[in-house]
Amino acid sequence: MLTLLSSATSPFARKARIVLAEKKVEFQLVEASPWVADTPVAAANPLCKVPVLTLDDGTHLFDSRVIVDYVDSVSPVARLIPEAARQRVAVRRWEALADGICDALVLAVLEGRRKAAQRNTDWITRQRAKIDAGVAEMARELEDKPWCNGEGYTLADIATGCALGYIDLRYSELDWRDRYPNLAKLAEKLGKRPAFAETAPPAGA
Ligand SMILES: N[C@@H](CCC(=O)N[C@@H](CS)C(=O)NCC(=O)O)C(=O)O
Repeated sequence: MLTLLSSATSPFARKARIVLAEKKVEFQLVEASPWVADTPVAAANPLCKVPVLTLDDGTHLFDSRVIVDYVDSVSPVARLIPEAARQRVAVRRWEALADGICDALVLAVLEGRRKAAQRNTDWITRQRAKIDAGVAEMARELEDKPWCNGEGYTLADIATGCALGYIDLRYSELDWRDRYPNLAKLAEKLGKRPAFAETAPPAGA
């Protein structure tokens, strides 16, 4: 059976878990922090990051974009990445935007955890500017459409929902629901899907 090394707060791992669930692919979830000394993540991924999907033959797939690509292609159930080139690249662009917001958030959070004397507040401000601009771009592109791309639910919505959920966890001051009601509406709709509800990051983590 497939095994996913995951951490409950990682938006990248959440994206992979949601795609596995939506595609109805069975897998074993293994909770593993990449930050502890004896982490199993290091042996599976030389970059020591989650998520990692281990296949039946022992191959370790990383990062989350490779994992979702693989999972979407192995099962015909509910395609999440369109096949047509323009549509596919539009969905992957949404994913790059959402993942980029999460990357900036991770960097800002790690910097914020440093001792005050070592902390570079300009760096945090720089990362927050990327997050603010990224979310504004999401809202602008979503307009008043029901889904991020095309006529239905895709990886674009999943990646966007995971990024917004991670902002709630780590940067709630952004207040994106009030600023961008179209994103709030999308997030509310996504939150009703079992795959989203079951993978919501633990509050206060
Ligand atoms: N681009 C990677 C990012 C993964 C990532 O940054 N994961 C974080 C958790 S949210 C991690 O494992 N960090 C450990 C580290 O940087 O050492 C992906 O999409 O999978």
